Amino acid sequence: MARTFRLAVAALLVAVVCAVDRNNFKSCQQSSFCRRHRAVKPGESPYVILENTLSVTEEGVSVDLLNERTRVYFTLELYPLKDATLRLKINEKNPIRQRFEEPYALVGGTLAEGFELVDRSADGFTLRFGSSRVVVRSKPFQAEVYNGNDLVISLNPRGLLKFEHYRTKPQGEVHPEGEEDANVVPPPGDVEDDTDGLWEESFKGHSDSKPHGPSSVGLDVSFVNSHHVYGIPEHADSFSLKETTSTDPYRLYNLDVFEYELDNPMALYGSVPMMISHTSRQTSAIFWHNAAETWIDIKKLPDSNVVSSITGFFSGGESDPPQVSTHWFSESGIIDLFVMLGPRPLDVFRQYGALTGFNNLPPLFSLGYHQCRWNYNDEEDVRQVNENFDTHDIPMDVMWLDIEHTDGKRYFTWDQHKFPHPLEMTANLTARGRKLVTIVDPHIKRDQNYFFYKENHDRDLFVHTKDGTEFDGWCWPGSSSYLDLTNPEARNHYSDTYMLDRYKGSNLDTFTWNDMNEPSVFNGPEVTMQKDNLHPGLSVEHREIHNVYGLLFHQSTYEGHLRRSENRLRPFILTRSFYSGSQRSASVWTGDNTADWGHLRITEPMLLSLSVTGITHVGADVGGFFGNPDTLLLSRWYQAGAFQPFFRAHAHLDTKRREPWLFDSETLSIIRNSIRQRYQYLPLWYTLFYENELTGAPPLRPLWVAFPEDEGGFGVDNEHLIGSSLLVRPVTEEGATSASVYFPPGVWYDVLDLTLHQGPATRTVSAPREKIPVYQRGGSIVPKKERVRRASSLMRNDPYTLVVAPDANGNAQGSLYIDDEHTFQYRQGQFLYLGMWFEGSVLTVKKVDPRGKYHTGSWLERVIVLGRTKRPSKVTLTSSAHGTQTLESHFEPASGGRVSRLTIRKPGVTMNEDFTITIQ
Ligand code: NBV
Repeated sequence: MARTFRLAVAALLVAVVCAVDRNNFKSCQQSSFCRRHRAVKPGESPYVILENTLSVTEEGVSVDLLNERTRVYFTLELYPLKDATLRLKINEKNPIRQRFEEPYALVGGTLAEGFELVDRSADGFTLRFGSSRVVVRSKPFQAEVYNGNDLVISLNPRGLLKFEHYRTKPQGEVHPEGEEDANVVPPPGDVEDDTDGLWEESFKGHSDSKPHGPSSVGLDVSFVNSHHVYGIPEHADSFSLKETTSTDPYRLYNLDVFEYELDNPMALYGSVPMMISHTSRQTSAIFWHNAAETWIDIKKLPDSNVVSSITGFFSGGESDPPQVSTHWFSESGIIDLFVMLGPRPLDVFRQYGALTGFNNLPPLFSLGYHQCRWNYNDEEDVRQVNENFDTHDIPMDVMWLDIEHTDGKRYFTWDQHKFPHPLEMTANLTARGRKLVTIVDPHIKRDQNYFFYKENHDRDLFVHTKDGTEFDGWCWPGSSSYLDLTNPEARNHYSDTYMLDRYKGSNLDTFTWNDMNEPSVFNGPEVTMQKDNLHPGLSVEHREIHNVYGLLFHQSTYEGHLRRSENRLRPFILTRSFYSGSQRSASVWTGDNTADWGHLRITEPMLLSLSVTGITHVGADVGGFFGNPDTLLLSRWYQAGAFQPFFRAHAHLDTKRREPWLFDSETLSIIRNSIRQRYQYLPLWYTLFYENELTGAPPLRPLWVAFPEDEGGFGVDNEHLIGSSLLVRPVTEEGATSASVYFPPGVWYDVLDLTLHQGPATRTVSAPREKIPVYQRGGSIVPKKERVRRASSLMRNDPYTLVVAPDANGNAQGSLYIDDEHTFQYRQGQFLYLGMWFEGSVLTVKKVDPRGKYHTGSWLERVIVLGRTKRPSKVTLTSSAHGTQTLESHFEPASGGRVSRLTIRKPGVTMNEDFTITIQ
């Protein structure tokens, strides 16, 4: 037995030394429902609205939809929601069994908007709500959603709607044609001629028994007047999504893909079926609320009326506007689609946040630097690494322990030889202001002597096979069972295991990393669980909830962290797998990347895609997980990571050790400086994460969020903005000492050499090895803490520096958020939220939220004003506690391409007071 297992592990390791094996993962051709949806012909939609069945309730309208080919009836429901959002649902009217509706992602979406039903006729009807309306056409069914007079999104314009109703399995052979009863066999036209895989499908020796037969749903959605769509993470691809006319569709199916490839639409660890279109006039989005396997085709249609004859678009129209046509199809469930009409990027983030929730303000330490590797070997190793950060004067907030810290991959336990004193080890970290993260995966070793296995087994809380026995899958611990997270009892019991008396050796400074939660099953189809496995909790097949399994796991971890501190402390959880709504409880990293330049480059588009779809505390393994980065790559990666939201170095077990001090002094100094820069900007990051919780606006942003009308920025994905004040262009080209930077409109100040750049323009800037190009936007005020210490918690009462970068009119503004950095007390008013304005040479700083009552020990150490033309004659501070007093200042005039810098020294005012500083 042990020998068999060792051989199996060896086989796996052999399998995992080369790049992604595409054969392990399905192509569209190998997925029968994907083939069937791709085969639907445009312009021949059989679905018609039966207008005389229309009924109106307070929330919306409902009407019958008939597939004229199959004579199967469906119900179409339309719900106008607050804030320019529309929900559309299509379900079977009389299904032979209930269809699954995903219950975990939404936290809102129920706030109805008043509406008016107008223009009702046999041809259709119109619902007006707010300043929006949806025009529904009867034959064939189409819906066009308008913002004011602008047609923004149309549904089913190409007629690709296809809803496979449940039917009883026919006895004998399946004939696509010739039977009467629509519930027995697929009627003509419903599945075309492709009947392979309707009732059973095999892939690489794994058979999916499909007891309920074909059940997929699909629809096309067009973004009118659009050229760019974004979102639907997770793919290692460009930010502006590509046409899929000559590739597979983008796939959303959470998978553990070994050594993933770049620039393709293959599925990765997580899924957010949310897509945003952005044009200079209009930002809009859709959320395809379905947790089953999903594929999305994208086709960009040019501005031409020839298109109509090909696609059925707006047939009869004089000329068709350009559009991005998208085609969504999922293996099961219902059609539940949210349309968000913006009209600006920040509106869409708020609208989507209202549906799936916002990222909770993370504890400050989690925005610091994280040091991870698979594995830190023992307590002595942890002690030395911890100390070395101090010896080398490099700040660090969190040390991480991977799977080897456990007793034989039994989570919630410790290897007694290597980690005999976990609490002492943790105390040694916290003494220096640091935290510990340990890994907890969802595969549970099938060992009757392992408490967590036994408890769950005895209470029947694991996933079952299709035959009703406990599912046995193969993962790190060998033979493993997987929690049935659809069962509230299983979630509850798992959450409780974080109580300090159950997770022995942990304390309130131990945080959690959830890995392998796609779920990864080494011997399962596509390295995951069989779709016909059963989740007794909800009595559903795994197929229905696959993409939400990872979310259920990390959400229960979050709940466990809340419980162990009686809801007092903010949890920190990192997850690999995710779904819409994951932002409510976890941070996400992009999984097992590789130490090469391409993987460094792809971090930008991948993190942008996550950020615009609500998942905002995101990062990639700094240095690359697989392989050994050379010093050039490693230091460029640290520079990029320092300006991305989640900043963690990580490495595979087989790689060489790569703590910063193991390299030459130049590399060490670049890494040190990058991390120190990160700590200086923590007040900016923290403020942005607070604003993220309030508004949904992501801290890491594409250029078009701040410059919605600047078309030059729509395709840019090698740069990002931090909030709206810093422009970052990581250098991701091997050996480069210069970089081509696109500057959006306005003025931009190089934060290091203070040179000025005027946008819109693309310029080649110098970027020697030690420099990452970062620019402060003219018009912004950025808060910093310039005294960097060994961990963020030690900087809590340190003073602030404000950097004022005026725009062409000499004005600037910004904000600053302050609280205790780790509890939920801010929700009881223990915070300060300050607005900062610089106008007419006067800096005004005052509370913008009067509910904030936090008392901070921090004060203002310095104000730097860039680009003033002359030395001031006098600078004065006015505040309630200080009255008016003169301040010392130092003026460095402009020279050699640098703008001038005025440093106002020691205003000394505490951040609790409102104040003004006047420059004369
Ligand atoms: O737990 C080991 C690794 C982990 O270090 C990595 O970050 C995860 O993405 N884990 C995957 C499992 C094995 C990877 C080959």
